[in-house]
Amino acid sequence: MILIKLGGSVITDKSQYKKFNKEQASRLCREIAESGRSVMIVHGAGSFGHVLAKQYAIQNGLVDFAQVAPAAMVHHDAMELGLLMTSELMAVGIPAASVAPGSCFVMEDGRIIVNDEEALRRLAHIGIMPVMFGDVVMDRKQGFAIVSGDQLMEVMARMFKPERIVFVSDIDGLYDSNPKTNPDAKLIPEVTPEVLANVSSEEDVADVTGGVRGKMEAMLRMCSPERDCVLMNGTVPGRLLELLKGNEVTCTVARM
Ligand code: IP8
Repeated sequence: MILIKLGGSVITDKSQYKKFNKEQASRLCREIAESGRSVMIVHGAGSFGHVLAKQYAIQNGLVDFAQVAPAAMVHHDAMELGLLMTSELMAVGIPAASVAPGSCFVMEDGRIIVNDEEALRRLAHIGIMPVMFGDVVMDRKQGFAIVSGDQLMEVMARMFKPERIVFVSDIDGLYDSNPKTNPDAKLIPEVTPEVLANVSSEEDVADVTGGVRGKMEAMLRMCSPERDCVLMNGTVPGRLLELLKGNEVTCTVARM
């Protein structure tokens, strides 16, 4: 099985509140179906999560009553994106169920506590892909917290032991500086903890969960000699399909 995170930057327009990129989401789902590979998907929240979360500092936990209604709204919006994504998957013949992370997990100081795996395992067992997404969940210490799709990837990887892990983003991989602002930025084909320590970090427009650096750190935690962990660009048509077919594509591979 290949575990894929479809980043919020590819399935939504991150600069516009709740703007679904239906065309791109649907093409990526078609590429996944066409590959014929066994796949499990986690997705980011993009502008369905980050815009309001940032505005009301939801990532800091509950510190002010004025955050309560926006926190509920972020969860509502993330669920809406979850349904849009499972509609796209079902349209290409992949039975899928959107599962809100807060229905199986709680958090403690921003760390996920997995207290119920059964529904996820049973869905996967009968051939319905459980699709988790970045969302607001309850936190034992902070009231609520944000769980990112990247953190959920680590949980799903531990639970389902994929042979390969793929992060689909809107950049070709990790660069030595921000390719959106620096035309001389160079792609790093292979990243190790030492390489990452020397990469400059400039965060994204509206990202409350750590951007590319956070993703790379998660990737380094998940890779092993037996398991590839890859960051690639899903905005290039056909690239995900090629990667899933086992062909070489432009990307960054994480290695310990
Ligand atoms: O898009 C963030 O998840 P991500 C979730 O995977 C929210 O970073 C609600 C902002």
